[in-house]
Amino acid sequence: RLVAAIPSSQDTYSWWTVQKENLGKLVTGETRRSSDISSAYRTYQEIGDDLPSKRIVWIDAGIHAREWIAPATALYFIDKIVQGYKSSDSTIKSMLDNFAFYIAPLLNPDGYVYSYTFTRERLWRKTRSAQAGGCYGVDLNRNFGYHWGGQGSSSDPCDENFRGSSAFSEPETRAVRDKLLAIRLRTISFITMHSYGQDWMVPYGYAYNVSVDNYAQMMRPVQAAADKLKSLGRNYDIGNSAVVTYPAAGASDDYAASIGVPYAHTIELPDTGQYRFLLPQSEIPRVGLETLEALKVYLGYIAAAN
Ligand code: 0X9
Ligand code: ZN
Repeated sequence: RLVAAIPSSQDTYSWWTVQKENLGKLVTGETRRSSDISSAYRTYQEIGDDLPSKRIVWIDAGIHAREWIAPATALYFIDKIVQGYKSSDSTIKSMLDNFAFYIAPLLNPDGYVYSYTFTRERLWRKTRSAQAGGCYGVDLNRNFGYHWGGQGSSSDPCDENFRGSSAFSEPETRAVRDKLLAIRLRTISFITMHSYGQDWMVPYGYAYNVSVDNYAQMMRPVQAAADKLKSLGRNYDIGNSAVVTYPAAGASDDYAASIGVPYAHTIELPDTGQYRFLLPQSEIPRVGLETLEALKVYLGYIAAAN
């Protein structure tokens, strides 16, 4: 059920918050093509009371088409915090009292649909926008405007890591940028979910040896989350993203950190290479649950420290 669920096409404001009678129901709806999501922000869901005094936790997933466990995990998280709120689960309640959650479960709908509709292209990564030379798609995680064009990104539209024709050339990345800039001062944590690798990373990743100033501070809740995951039998690597994976410029985590979000992370969900992007559907509940538990610890730490 979760794998196939895609965001609502309804307008932005607070589907989850306003329609209390629908709390707990996952949204399924039409998928919008890149060409007419002039505002990919339509896919954001706002959960809980969005008081101006609350710090915002941003969670997105599905910027890369083939990484199916990521949108499934974001939807699992939405489902559990909505259910938990309804049933007065004390940890979930305090999470929602402490933070407003802005969750975009599927940032690249065209690519995602392409990866499951056309089985030959199950491992499609980019968007599906037409490019010069007859190739398709931009790697949205190379299209953000901080050190755009640097290492680990390609100028060739036929490459998997094609960065786009300019920084923020794509409507999907512009929508993220515009929303983030609008909520920048309230946002305490930016989390973008990918797969695979079991890594929980901290910026910057546009090159080697370029860390954020508050690296040590950012690592503390990450360490707590990794300890929790380990206790659940899952080993995560944590640290600087270029070191943990490889340098890649124009990614969203770097952009979030560059505009001053105090905590910014890419999470590479399971596994470590057995199934790679083809993690079986039967793994969704375990990954969902352990990630939820890790996020509870991570956010509890941030709430106490800030
Ligand atoms: O390459 C990416 O965009 C991410 N890995 S993935 O296999 N899911 O494609 C890692 C991005 C890490 N962040 C930065 N390097 N800034
Ligand atoms: Zn990815």
